[in-house]
Amino acid sequence: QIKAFLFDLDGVIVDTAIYHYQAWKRLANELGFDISEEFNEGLKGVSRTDSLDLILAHGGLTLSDEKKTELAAQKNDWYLELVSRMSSNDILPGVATFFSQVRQAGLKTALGSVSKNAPLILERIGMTDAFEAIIDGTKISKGKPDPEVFTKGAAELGVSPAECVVFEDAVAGVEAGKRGGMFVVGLGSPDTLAQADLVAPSLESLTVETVLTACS
Ligand code: G16
Ligand code: MG
Repeated sequence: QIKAFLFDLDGVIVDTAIYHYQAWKRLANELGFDISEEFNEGLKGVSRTDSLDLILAHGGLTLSDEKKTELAAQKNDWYLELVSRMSSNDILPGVATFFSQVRQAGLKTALGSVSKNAPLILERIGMTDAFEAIIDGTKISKGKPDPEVFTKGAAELGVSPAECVVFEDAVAGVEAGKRGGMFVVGLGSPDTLAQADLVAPSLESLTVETVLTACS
């Protein structure tokens, strides 16, 4: 019996994944190399510090902790510049309709994002009240693919992992949901998200009924 839906933020509710990519790409370019869209797939759902480590390794750079802190802050400033222009217009297609079906079905909702900026983004798009529990990067000690962000969400809602469905666009996020013992809906390409229990292009192509039927 499914009682709760747990949503990732970036790439599921809003397309901030593109802003993360733009900011990281700008940073890599300033350091003298480039990152591709394909490489960026591996950064989705990965924490800020872990992402920087992956990028530096990709560019063959070893830097001091002090320099890394500075670079992570620089990336976040650029990212926030892009986020500051966001509004409810940036909510991805199909999200509003899907959430009204979720409410009608009496399901609980939680946000499971490793982003420390998640509360700010929810404010900007006017969706803070759409979630009964909000787990963000400030509340967890391990980023995806560790399941912590989703198991904490389930705990805060008072439901067990087996009663949850996770919605994720990232390889690391799908893995986190599976390791947490949850049914995972991957939003994106079936090739990239092969580990998910069900894959759809986006929430726009799904109904709550389709998801619940797939879980049963
Ligand atoms: C998001 C993004 C990642 C980003 C991470 C940390 O995770 O997908 O690319 O590195 O948050 O974000 P911040 O630097 O804002 O703390 P999620 O879980 O929402 O997909
Ligand atoms: Mg995501």
